Amino acid sequence: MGHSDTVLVARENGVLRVTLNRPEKLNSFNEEMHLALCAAFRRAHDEPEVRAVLLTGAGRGFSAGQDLGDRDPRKGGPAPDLGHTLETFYNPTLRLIRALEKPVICAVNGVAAGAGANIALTCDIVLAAESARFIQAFSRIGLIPDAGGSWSLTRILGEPRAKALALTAEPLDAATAAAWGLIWKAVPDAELMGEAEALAARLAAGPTIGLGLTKRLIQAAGTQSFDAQLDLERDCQREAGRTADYSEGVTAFLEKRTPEFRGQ
Ligand code: LHQ
Repeated sequence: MGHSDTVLVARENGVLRVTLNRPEKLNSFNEEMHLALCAAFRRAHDEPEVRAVLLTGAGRGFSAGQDLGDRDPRKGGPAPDLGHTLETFYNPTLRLIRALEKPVICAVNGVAAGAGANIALTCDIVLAAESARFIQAFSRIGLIPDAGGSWSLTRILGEPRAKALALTAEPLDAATAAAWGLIWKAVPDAELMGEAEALAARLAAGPTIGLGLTKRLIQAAGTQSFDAQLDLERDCQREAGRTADYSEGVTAFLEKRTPEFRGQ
């Protein structure tokens, strides 16, 4: 896949910081950026030293979704197969984010439109700058909410708000998104990155296996019966109870000190 500066990736103290980096195009997605983002999440999966991911955008926006200049219809040629684009470029990354058993924090530093908004909403904990806006821009250009948006919006907000946002493409401000439970919280612009970094650092110093199992359980709850969920809790707790971090957590409690989790 090779090096690409369309996504900046750096690991520090267990946090893999992933920065969408086409600021002159509001971090809209071309193929190179897709491949680089997917590679970053594969790295997060493969490297045990990575214990949390922090996703954000360079410049004044988070992401404006698909790069609409990439396939200019005025240039002619056959209509592109957008289903193929989703299956090849978006969906693998979205599946990786959900399947990654490590916390993924998203710091929405500015406008998040179209697939850009919905990639953010696929992350585990979303913080947004107060000036950020979430726009389901798809209906403005004749498309449907993709990148998991039809699922996330409906699951999180219910049909009335999901339909209104998707059909009208009206911008949703960060404070309302937080009040509706679409994101974790809205943060004053100047404090966003500091707060997101502190959260990522805290989670990266956590009991990584237990946090990953917690993510798995919460995601499973949406499709399972209460009985099946109790079974899954039993299995996950069994696994968590065998980790070194559980021993350390209990030992530290009994010794009245702060635990030192190693993610094992
Ligand atoms: C952009 C873009 C952009 C290129 C800003 N592309 N240049 C689609 C098709 C294929 C496969 C499957 O999935 C999808 C999913 C999608 O994501 S569809 C939705 C695509 N996104 C949009 O429709 C949003 C388009 N952008 C906008 O509506 C505005 O730019 C927003 C509301 C995001 C921000 O507005 P402003 O803050 O006023 O910024 P701006 O419009 O002036 O943009 C700044 C620059 O970025 C500008 O370039 P320029 O050279 O004129 O300075 C824009 O052209 C460029 N840009 N979005 N998606």
